[in-house]
Amino acid sequence: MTTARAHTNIALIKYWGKLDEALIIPQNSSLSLTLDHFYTDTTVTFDENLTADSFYLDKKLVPRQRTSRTTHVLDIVRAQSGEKRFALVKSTNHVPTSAGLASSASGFAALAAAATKAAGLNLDGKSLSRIARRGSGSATRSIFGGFVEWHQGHSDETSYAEPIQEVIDWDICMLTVIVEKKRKKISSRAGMNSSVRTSPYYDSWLSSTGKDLTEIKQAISNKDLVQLGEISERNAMKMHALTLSASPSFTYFNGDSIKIMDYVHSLRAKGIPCYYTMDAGPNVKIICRQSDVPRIISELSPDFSSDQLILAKPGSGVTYLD
Ligand code: 2P0
Repeated sequence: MTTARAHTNIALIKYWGKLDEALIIPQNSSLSLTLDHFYTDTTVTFDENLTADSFYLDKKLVPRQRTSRTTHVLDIVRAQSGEKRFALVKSTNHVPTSAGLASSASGFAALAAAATKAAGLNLDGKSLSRIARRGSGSATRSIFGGFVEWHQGHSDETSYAEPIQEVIDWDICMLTVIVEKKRKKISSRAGMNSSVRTSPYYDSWLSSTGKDLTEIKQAISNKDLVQLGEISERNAMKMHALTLSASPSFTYFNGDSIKIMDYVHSLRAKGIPCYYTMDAGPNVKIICRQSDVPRIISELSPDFSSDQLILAKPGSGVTYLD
């Protein structure tokens, strides 16, 4: 029996499209910040008495028809280790209940770490990230803490994550504004596939994202929040332009998302360096200095209550709890 903890991550340079659907090889390299506030704890026990894998999420048994990705990752671990038994998997998501934030990144990273160790493998972070990737693309990056790059690669061996700056000794955080608690209508998987197939701007996205990645690594190395924020914001909006320009068109924005963007623009006009990023849902993450958070919260307060605002600081990579 092994228990592992992994934190979620938010991409600053987004992953939005697959080259290989089966192996989850992305169309471009991406870069994220791992967050301390949101994480998953997963315990894996291989047991000869089981006749199938069984998966409990937050103490509830998940129906077999919704566990195919979990079983897929366990099959990969069994093939690598020679473990023949089925597994009991128990996961707890430590995401504020109202957050409505995706947990597949922390979930599959914790599963990869716990399952490999329970099966007797002792893998390094790079190998773990390749296994996490087979469950969900964004999970590749949650193996490591701080700023993390997922190298696109062209094969299972060459598509993996690597830490860029694991310990962050400068002032950066993310303030998440929760505007919607329900599940997203269009999954990331379906949304990115549609964008790749139908957006006329997809090739421009790929070429300009490579440039954004090079520049953001420079900003991280310079500990330059302004440059990092500008690049992250424009990269996120280019990703969302792919959904708007897909056929049929769709968007993850809602009215509140746009309202928060307006607030961020007006805060910047008042001299507060803050920037927005968004993923496959309407919640907005504001990249800013922790020292500016009280001012940002007070500015948002006419429209957003304190229980809609969650502060997350840079977090660590996977750890074992036993
Ligand atoms: C990212 N997102 O880089 C991008 C930006 C959402 C927006 O990765 O199909 O759950 O399991 O590989 O990882 C969310 O997609 O998709 C995601 P799959 P995943 O974080």
